[in-house]
Amino acid sequence: MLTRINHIGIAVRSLDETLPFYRDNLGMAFAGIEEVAEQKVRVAMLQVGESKIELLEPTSEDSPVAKFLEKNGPGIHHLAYEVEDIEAAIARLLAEGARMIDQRPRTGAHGTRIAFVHPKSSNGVLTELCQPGH
Ligand code: CMX
Repeated sequence: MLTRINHIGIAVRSLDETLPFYRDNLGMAFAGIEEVAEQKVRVAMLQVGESKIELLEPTSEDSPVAKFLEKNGPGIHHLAYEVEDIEAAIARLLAEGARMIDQRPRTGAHGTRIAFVHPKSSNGVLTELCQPGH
């Protein structure tokens, strides 16, 4: 069902302040910034081999990332696994009794289709399923 780790999401207060460390100090390939309105975040994408790091900056006070930052401060926010068929992956998790935040795919960055599993179902790790857009 899962084919690879697509990305790791890191919550940040400011992309401008955080990006230089990842892009310049760690030397990751910067692939641009995109606003994902549906998730109320601005996302900076950095490529590491076949996976990505996504820096997530909230665009409004009611963004899930704003709430996370308020409670925990900056840090790892979620882990995203790539799937070939997101509907099938959601159906399987629901059938297994997992608590899905999204029972239908939503739109993520780069035209991906995404769905989150609640961290209470995945031992404290907010888990994303991600089907690349073609
Ligand atoms: N990782 C691990 N645990 C988390 C978490 C995270 N990122 N966010 C919240 N939690 C935990 C909380 O600590 C809390 O645990 P306790 O009850 O033990 O204290 C529990 O989950 C419920 O948290 P909450 O604060 O009561 O609920 P929220 O209103 O913050 O909602 C969540 C949490 C995960 C349901 C919500 O953030 C959500 O729907 N997330 C999915 C969408 C999202 O995160 N989008 C941003 C990224 C978008 C992108 O990558 O494009």
